[in-house]
Amino acid sequence: MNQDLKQWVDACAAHTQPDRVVWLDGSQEEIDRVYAEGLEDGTFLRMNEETYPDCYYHRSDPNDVARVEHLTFICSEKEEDAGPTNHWKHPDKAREEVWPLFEGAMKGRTMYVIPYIMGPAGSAISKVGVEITDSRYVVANMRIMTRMGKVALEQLGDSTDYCKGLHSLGDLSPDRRFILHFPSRREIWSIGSGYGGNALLGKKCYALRIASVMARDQGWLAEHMLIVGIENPQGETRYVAAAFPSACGKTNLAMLVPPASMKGWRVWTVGDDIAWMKFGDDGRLYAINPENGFFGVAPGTSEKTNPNAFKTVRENSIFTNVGLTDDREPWWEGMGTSAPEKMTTWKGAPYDPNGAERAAHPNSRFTAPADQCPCISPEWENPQGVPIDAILFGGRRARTNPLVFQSFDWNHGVFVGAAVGSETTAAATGAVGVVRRDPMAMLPFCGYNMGDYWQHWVDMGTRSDKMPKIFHVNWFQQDDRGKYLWPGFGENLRVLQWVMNRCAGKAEAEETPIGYVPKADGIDTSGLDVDGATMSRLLEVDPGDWKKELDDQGEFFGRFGDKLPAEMKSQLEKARARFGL
Ligand code: SAT
Ligand code: MN
Repeated sequence: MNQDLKQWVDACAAHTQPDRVVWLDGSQEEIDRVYAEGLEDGTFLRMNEETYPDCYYHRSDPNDVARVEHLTFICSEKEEDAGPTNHWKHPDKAREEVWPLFEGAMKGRTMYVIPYIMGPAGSAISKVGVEITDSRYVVANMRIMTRMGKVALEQLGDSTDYCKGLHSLGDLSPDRRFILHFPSRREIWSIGSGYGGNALLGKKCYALRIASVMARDQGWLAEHMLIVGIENPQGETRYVAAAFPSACGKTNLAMLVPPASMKGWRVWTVGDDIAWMKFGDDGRLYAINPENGFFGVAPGTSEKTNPNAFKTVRENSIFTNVGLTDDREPWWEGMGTSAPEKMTTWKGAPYDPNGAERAAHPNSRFTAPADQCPCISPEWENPQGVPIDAILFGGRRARTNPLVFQSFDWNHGVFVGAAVGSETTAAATGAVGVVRRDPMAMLPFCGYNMGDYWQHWVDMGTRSDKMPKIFHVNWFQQDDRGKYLWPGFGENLRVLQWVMNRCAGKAEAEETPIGYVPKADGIDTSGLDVDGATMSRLLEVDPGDWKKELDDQGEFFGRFGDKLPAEMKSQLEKARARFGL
């Protein structure tokens, strides 16, 4: 028994006072018991055993359906180490305010101890964490999303090199809800929420916020990125990592089905949300997916938009806050089938097809094991990771950003990533559809000062001459009536084809003030309902839009004061100069 771990668990148990403490080993009998108890206490409903075998339904508290950025804190000693884009609490104040909330919080409940690995067992890039929780929903999700139990304790051994995460549902009141990160102690405290990103502590809290600090200190990258392998008709596979904000289609891109016109192309999923990247001996960046499953947005997922996700979630999955039909099947808006007559909504009320209430919450989710994905990459558990050729940044923008462009070089690419803006989605509480800066899609997930984070990206580029090429994509341009200009989904592979060709030094490009944009006929649109005029609009770089954009980026950069790397300042100046500003 690891003494450090035992002492921490004992201390947490003494303070939170659960009825019993259960150390999880990851076995089938164990999870069967957790589900059986969860069925009894109402945490879960069993779904249709014929059409959705071993699937469970969960309805959360209606006030607990998304990440809460205003209640998420970085507890570094100094405020400037959290930076202007994070909420900060001094560690002493955090303890004073939040530790008392844990006192007796687990009375009448079971405390589960979940040892888990982020990343494939045995990989040098993987890391161990231990989450303590009083939520059976969290246990069931962590069993899908991580490699947990015995395998993790074995990997840990006597080491103290693990992340401690203490989670309690508390009383689920938003007034007593806190998600706290202590980067120097590699510790997380979360109370008052059972929702994914707030409660599955291996995911955003560890694999991004805490890991980003470790990555800075140790010279690697922990990023909010999907990873895909793209195989061309010649059978060559190249890997791409892509950072988009939550609910902007990372899962869809990760599981893309090539359009009929692109015969012989295949797309292989390595991960859909998080990438940990380290240099290999050859100087290239290698990425692993630290997760073991997908925690995907349900609404909009259909046989048409994402057939692979659709097949992935047919067994051993959890559905949270979707509609539940009388046949105990899940249903959500954009599922591609009409709403069944008899259904209860995510709030548990009878569904009214003419009413205003949706069947599924916009941020409702499925949790599914990655190895059930029909296009899972044969390399997805390779302990070395996969070599990355291209990094894509992107966001959801109705105007301004063309379909795709390539940065001039690494440092310009870091600037492009740092300057990403995106319209907000339902994955976090707050207004939806407002443009906010979301650098590298890490705004809610960077565990330290974002200015230092950009400098870390610049520093990484000095360590190798084999860095990935950096691109920016935007699938979401709209015309003046709000209609999407680009069909998206599988057709996005046409854009990736250009990206791959650029990496191979094959495709031509137009040099513009923002970077290299495809020539008018650079993207193959054969068989697509996108005419020449639309294509030029999609690739347009409008100086008026960009003046506003660069002004806004400048204002955002200004918030970082002297933490803004000189390189970012100079990149912005050069970008302005290229527009004659
Ligand atoms: O944070 S979650 O994992 O719940 C989802 C997201 O926002 O990407
Ligand atoms: Mn995410």
